[in-house]
Amino acid sequence: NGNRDNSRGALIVLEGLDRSGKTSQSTRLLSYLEQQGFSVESWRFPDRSTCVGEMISSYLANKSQLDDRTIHLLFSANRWEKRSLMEMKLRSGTTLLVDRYSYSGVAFSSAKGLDVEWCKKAAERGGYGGERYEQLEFQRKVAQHYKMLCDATWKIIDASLPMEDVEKQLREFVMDCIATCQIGKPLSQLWL
Ligand code: NYM
Repeated sequence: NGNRDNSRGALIVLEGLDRSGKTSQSTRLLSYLEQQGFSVESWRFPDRSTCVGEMISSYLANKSQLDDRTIHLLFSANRWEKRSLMEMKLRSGTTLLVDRYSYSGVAFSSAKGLDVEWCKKAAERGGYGGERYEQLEFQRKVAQHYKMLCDATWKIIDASLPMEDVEKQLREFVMDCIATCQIGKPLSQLWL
């Protein structure tokens, strides 16, 4: 039927502060969706496996210093590297669960003082570890900047709830997204 032609996979982006549980939730969601028989893949950004990703990783580990705009653009380049593959997967009907994407790009860079519009245009819980950005005060700022980016495509889930509750809310939201994409919601573009 006509709808089948426009059917596509959903792009599910998990955003949040460092150590908020995104990766654990993403793993659980992946196995749930696989069990349900969906074609689904789990991705993450930064993708540290590429050359650009290695530069980002070394910066995050405080092993190299980079100008704020330079690192911002590297994060963006790291998304561009995967852009055509992402579009191909979505069009072929595969749902992608992506641990951080463009919103992290803006929220983290603008929390450091870069202009939000510049960030978009240029492209686009305790126990913090030693990686750059993992400090409480800075995370508070990132949270404020995330709030400014939030729009109707978002579902905010309180990550301080028990893991099972977070999982349940996330599943419900994602199942809705997948259904909407299956009936032919057009693919739109996010800044990178
Ligand atoms: N990060 C991630 C950015 O600052 N900009 C970006 O565009 C992206 C994708 O990288 N503290 C930051 C957020 C995290 C750090 O991410 C590493 P993760 O999810 O811990 O691997």
